[in-house]
Amino acid sequence: MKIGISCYPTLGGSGAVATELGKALARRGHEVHFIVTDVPFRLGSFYRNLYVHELQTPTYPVFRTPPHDLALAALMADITQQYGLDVLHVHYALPFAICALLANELLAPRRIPVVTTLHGTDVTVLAEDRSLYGVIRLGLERSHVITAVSHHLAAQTRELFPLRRPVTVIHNFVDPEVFRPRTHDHVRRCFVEGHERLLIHASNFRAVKRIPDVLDVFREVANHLPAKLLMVGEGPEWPRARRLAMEMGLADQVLFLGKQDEVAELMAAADLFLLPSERESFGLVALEAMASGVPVIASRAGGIPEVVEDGVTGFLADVGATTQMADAAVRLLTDEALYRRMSEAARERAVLQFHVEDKVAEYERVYEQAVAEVTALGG
Ligand code: GMT
Repeated sequence: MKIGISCYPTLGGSGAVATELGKALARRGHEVHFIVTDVPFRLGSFYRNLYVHELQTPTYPVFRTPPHDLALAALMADITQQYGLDVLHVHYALPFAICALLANELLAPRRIPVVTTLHGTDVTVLAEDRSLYGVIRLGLERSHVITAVSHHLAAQTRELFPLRRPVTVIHNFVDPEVFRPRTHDHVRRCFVEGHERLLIHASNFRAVKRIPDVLDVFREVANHLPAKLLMVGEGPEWPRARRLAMEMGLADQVLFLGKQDEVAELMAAADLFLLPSERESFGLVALEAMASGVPVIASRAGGIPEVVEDGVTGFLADVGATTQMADAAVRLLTDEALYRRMSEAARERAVLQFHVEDKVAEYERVYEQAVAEVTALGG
């Protein structure tokens, strides 16, 4: 098939999922066209069958703000026509489902099937701010297939929007060849001495990630055993987190690495992954840790329990229950047999339940469904 993909190309789970999906589809022989504002951050090298079309938004003095979304809709229509795309797959209802709707109006009487994947914030943020409710609902109603990355998010979506169509769940996925346990420990040696434990957190440092909880859990762990914490990524809470780490007297033990390309190597070098989020529709990073053989200590928020099996591939606690999380972490790090069991179970669950090839096959079926629907409508 010829597939157009639009997503937020900057740091974040939805961009990572969309980019990995595009790469996997191209590997499977599809022709993939990214229609984006920037080159997606996880794209890395070039790939056969994969094209990137970067948006050039016109700027004229009369525009108070550049009309990005309108220009993106026009580019979607243009690329659809030029390359004969079969389907548009947009990640996030806002603005992409609306841009796709507009592209369809531009293409009329032809119709391009639109698949919209919800990743979380477009639905969860709405619970607080309903000013864009009608716009998002329109984007969803006009999509031919809607997917969500977890059952939790699908249920939330159905609760918020009285939609006529079902919301299909396709869990996020991981490439277990990329995120895998690694035996060579040169990366680990960059951060810890032989006897020290290495914990890791990676995110876009938004308030929902509860960064102070990450530090609290780590402090309690470090009171019991020698340890370091890697903080990977950047975002609005980053300066506050650094300050807090200093105030807590953890400046030498908490290493803020910022944005990193080789997350898979860092992940595999760690002993435990921390994700105490307030909200999380899925928790892709937790899955990537599991695939690397790294058990996860997380909150029982949103879709996380669909990823991390409590007591099997890590431990879950209520949001904010940092002492419980720290106790679980210490237990895991001091019981070698338990650690080994969980590490193996984490890897096994990631490979068996969330393998990239299985999930991409599910997306292929969804594309066919969207095409069939438009064909039936005479599009
Ligand atoms: O978590 C973030 O802040 C980034 C956000 C995004 O939009 O990229 O991630 C969302 O989508 C990811 C991929 O589907 C999920 O793994 C994350 O759980 C989800 N984040 C939230 O729901 C807060």
